[in-house]
Amino acid sequence: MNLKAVIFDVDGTLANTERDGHLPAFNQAFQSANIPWQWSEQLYGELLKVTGGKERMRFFIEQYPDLAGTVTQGMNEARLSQFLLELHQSKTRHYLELMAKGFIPLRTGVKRLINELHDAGVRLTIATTTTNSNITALFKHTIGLDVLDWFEVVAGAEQAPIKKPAPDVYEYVLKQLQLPASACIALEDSTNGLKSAKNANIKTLITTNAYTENENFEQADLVVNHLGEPDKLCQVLSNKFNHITHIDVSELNKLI
Ligand code: XBP
Ligand code: MG
Repeated sequence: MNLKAVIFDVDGTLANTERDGHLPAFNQAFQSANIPWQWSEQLYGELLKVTGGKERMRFFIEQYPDLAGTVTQGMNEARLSQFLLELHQSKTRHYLELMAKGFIPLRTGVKRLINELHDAGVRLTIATTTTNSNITALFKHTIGLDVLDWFEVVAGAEQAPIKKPAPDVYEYVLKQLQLPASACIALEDSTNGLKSAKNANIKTLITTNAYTENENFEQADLVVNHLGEPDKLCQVLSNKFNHITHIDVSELNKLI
């Protein structure tokens, strides 16, 4: 079976949006709402165990009561859900403003690989847990919106409300593509993403980043520190395929 489609995760895989985008956007939203929460880079690393912005804030309230304080005390479930929804909408507005500044570049090799896959006729798709407007903003302010048009399926929180590590978003993409899992490769950066892809039986390549480099990627088909470029070699972190210098279409085909 030849490689027919590549399914890209967004946050942490295409760009380091967690540390440089989502985290400051959460903190700005808290500030705008006069909520005395301030997440550090280290705390955010712990909160990343949970995917989805609203789910992450709820996890913070439940698991870090000393830091969360009395802000949501006495709220019933309906009030808490509404509070999280509004705070998350504000966070998304701040995130979009940050992206518009264009400070967040794509990770090494991402632009090259997308171009190579497109030229080779491999179908391009996205499977993420983030909000759809965030995906558009990332493309608009990096590689361009015309490139997003090459992506046949763009699946985010709106298409798959049950988030990674559940397989829903990957299963949605496979269904839209009408392809078997065995014809596709997922590109991910985290164990939650890996579990999601593997729960949908999809071979998975991991590019680690500072937040995920110590996670367990035993289930992955290949782990590298980034996609690499012909003149900027990637490091293979799993014990197979040690010869690889950068990830291109032929290396992806070997994983299938
Ligand atoms: C991404 C996420 C998202 C973003 C925030 O995970 O966990 O929650 O941090 O996005 P993955 P929203 O890369 O595995 O898809 O605030 O829009 O939910
Ligand atoms: Mg990710």
